[in-house]
Amino acid sequence: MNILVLGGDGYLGWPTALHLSARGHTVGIVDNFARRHYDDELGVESLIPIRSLKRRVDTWTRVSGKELAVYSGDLTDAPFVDATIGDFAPDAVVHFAEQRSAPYSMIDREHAVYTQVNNVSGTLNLLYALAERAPHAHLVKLGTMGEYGTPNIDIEEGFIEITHRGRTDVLPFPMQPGSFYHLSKVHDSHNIRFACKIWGLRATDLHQGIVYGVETDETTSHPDLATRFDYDAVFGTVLNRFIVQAVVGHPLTVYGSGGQTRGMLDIRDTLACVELAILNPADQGEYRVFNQFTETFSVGQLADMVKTLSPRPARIESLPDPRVEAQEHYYRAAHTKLLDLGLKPHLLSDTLIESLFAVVEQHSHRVDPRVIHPTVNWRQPRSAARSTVQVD
Ligand code: NAD
Ligand code: USQ
Repeated sequence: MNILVLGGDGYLGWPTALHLSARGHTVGIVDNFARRHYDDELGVESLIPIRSLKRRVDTWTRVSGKELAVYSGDLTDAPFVDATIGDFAPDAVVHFAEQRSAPYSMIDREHAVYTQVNNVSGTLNLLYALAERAPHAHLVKLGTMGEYGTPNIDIEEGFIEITHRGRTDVLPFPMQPGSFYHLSKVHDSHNIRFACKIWGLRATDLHQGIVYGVETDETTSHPDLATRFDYDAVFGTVLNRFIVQAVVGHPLTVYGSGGQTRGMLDIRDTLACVELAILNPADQGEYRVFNQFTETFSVGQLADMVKTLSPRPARIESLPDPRVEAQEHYYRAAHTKLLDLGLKPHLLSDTLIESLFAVVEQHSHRVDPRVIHPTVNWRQPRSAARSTVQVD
């Protein structure tokens, strides 16, 4: 298939592009390098050094003998999106290309507006380009489990049957997102569903949980093919952060009581789920949702696991929660659709955590302890722009 990977220079997009290329598909990458610019803005760097996209692509061609097409540009630039979709003629489009950090979206008004304009208008431009130029292409869009929030009932996969005053309907599951970033994903979901309805497009919205790990068959095949590993308080996700903290002797930063429970998955399962969605496409006119995670953990459980397996003594520190979120709550979410398509999960094991420790140890000299402490506070609206996030 011709598969276009939007956001193909990012943490998940790059390994996905390599994986699909290794499977024999013709792969194109779209990226505007916004993620590399956020690093400059925040004064942070990936723990694992990453190469320029050009060097990554050249190395992949040398290692595998396969070419990757590159389209450098911005999804908010509609003529660029139209031209790219027209030129590449995709059978499937995998859309990772959004600002994906909840804390980044909560820095101030400017970052909230940027996040929603970037994510929502980029996706709208894509929907128009697909409708006009590739109406049969299957859109595989990365959404998030955080669209649902933490309701006191079981979470379904996208839709729930409701009986109200004697009448029954199947309706979108109620959404209670917890940041302006997570809200942007909800807005996207509505827009994509609507476009499927009015134009007959077909889309799979992957409501993904928190991803951990960096190693895939392809990224480990050459150091130039490594993907990024974020550990700072804005872009680092919880398990990756706890491992880095344990390695450098920083207390594990549990926000609040640590009862926050989330769906999680290994990066190798992200690749497998995207591939399964592509190989089993939605019907024309269909908008479907798959909940993409394999296990649930509370933040406290993750901290305990990391503390137990840490090669050096580790300490857990409960910080006042900088976010507004339930710290103790019910959490049970359906996730059978990808398993039904054949997903064989890589569950979080002691061996996997130990392998993450080994990766982090190798690069521990690159850790900047000043970027670990959280600096973005959900409760403080700032309409004046902050030029950068203050580091303690
Ligand atoms: P990332 O920031 O590493 O990658 C996103 C890529 O998209 C970057 O390379 C960035 O430069 C590019 N991009 C952003 N805006 C763009 C635009 N307007 N035009 C072109 N390119 C643009 O993020 P990631 O961790 O790889 O996440 C990828 C997707 O998966 C995101 O949509 C995110 O919301 C979703 N997701 C991620 C996780 C996770 O744990 N990392 C979990 C659930 C969902
Ligand atoms: N947390 C801590 N300590 C830390 C970091 C985080 O206690 O040092 C807590 C947070 O308060 C939160 C939980 O851990 O309750 C998860 O935080 P996170 O930063 O790991 O993940 P989140 O902000 O939810 O965002 C990440 C990705 C995002 C994706 C989302 C999936 O950055 O792109 O959409 O995971 S989900 O959580 O299912 O919404």
